[in-house]
Amino acid sequence: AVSSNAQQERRFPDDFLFGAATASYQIEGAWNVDGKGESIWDRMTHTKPHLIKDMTNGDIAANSYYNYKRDVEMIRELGLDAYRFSISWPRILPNPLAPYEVNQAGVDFYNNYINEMLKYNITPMATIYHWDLPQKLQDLGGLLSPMFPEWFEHYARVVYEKFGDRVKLWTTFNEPREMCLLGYGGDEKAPFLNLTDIGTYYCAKNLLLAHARAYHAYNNDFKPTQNGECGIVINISWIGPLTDSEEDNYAAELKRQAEWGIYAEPIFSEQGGFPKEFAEVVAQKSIEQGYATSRLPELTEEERKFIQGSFDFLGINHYTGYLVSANEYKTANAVPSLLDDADVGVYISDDWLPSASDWLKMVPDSLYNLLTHLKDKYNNPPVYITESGWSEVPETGLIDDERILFYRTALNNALDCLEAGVNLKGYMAWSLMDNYEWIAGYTELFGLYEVDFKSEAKTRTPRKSAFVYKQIVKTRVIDPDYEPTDMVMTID
Ligand code: GBH
Repeated sequence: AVSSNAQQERRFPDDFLFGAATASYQIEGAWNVDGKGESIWDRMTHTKPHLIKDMTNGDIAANSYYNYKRDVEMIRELGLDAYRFSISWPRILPNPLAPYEVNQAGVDFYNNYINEMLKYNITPMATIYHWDLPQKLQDLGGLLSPMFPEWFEHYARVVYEKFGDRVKLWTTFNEPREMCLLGYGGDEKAPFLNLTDIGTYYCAKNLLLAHARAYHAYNNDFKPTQNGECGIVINISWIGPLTDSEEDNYAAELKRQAEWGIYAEPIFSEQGGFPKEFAEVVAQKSIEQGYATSRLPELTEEERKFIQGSFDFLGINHYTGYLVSANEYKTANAVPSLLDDADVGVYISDDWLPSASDWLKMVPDSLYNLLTHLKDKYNNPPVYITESGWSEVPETGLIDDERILFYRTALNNALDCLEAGVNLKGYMAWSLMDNYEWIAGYTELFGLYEVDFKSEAKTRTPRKSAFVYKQIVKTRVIDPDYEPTDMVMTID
């Protein structure tokens, strides 16, 4: 172990981008205000509230549509370099099939938001799509429609056009896995389609094509004048082998390919296309199951080339990890599905601290293991950690010592990565404030700031972790002994 003195000498470079992240549906509220159209999360939470743990929705959430100046003030209090936020598609294009019918009130909102950030030298990083699809496009098939890439490119062009003079860091999609596996192949995210056999894979193909269209649109038509960068955000857990055996190593690789490789490999690998071993397994199983072709659709040579290399950087949402075994810890997967295709066992150690979310454990070296793995795999692309964070139950309140431990652990990993030569350019905490945690409603909270959802004003109060994060950002050093002297927040 490194002594605390030696650790204190390890610094983040001055140009390392520290930030915090949020997403439109989770914070904005104002779901039907000023011409905004209906999204799939509006529809789903209104018509099927029982799917949400506490039967709540994002109709009001943290009400950031009205509180955005306070949100930017919080970023100033924390002394952050950047703010990652997402743009609501139905707020910009309530009639999404008429992409030139732009909702001016929606544009005004994001203009005000972005200008408020720039006023204080905060770098905006915009997510073009973070799960709030216009319901109208879902009615036409959503991400399963072959039209989807065209719809998405139209929308992306609108936001580049409106905001690209000021936004220089763009990401197309947030977390393909959550949309495709859990939304189309499962029933844990809108649109809850549960098309287990092919939903995930058809979604993945259309998403990759849509991403590539939006990337090339930016690269060809906006980058020359706007000079920004465009990437994608993929959620990647660290997945390691349970033992050093060849079988467990192969099982872990297969699971990595299934969980994130199907989205990352076509974009970031040298050769492009879906990951080889996994594609072979799905093809083989599909035939055995009586399908005419592989359930994982082919990419034509032209599509493969179009998608390959469509990035300026890789955004990674990283929270946790687990170990994989070829034979042990398996659970039955009765139906054709991604989980059955990568039919491996998953092991989670009792030593890993649990959070308020069942999927989130504190895995001490996961960020380091992951980023060094990706460095070698994809030739060291520029990487931003676009989300990283820890959930607590509401009762935890303001003294969130486990979250502090999580951030110190993750950021120590980040320093290890910098020393190992990983091209890591920034780190965004999830989340700036408590927000609507999808099907968990308001029962699992990730905020550096607590939000009093019962109050009219949706009052924000800094947690202890906010002071610790602020100190790290200010000094560029992780002091393991730092304790805030009081809980009074100021703008330095
Ligand atoms: C992110 O998802 C989201 O981008 C963000 O909106 C969200 O609020 C935040 O993180 C916290 O959850 O895979 O079947 O076990 C994090 C990704 C979401 C991955 C939940 C694991 C659990 C379902 N995680 N998911 S499953």
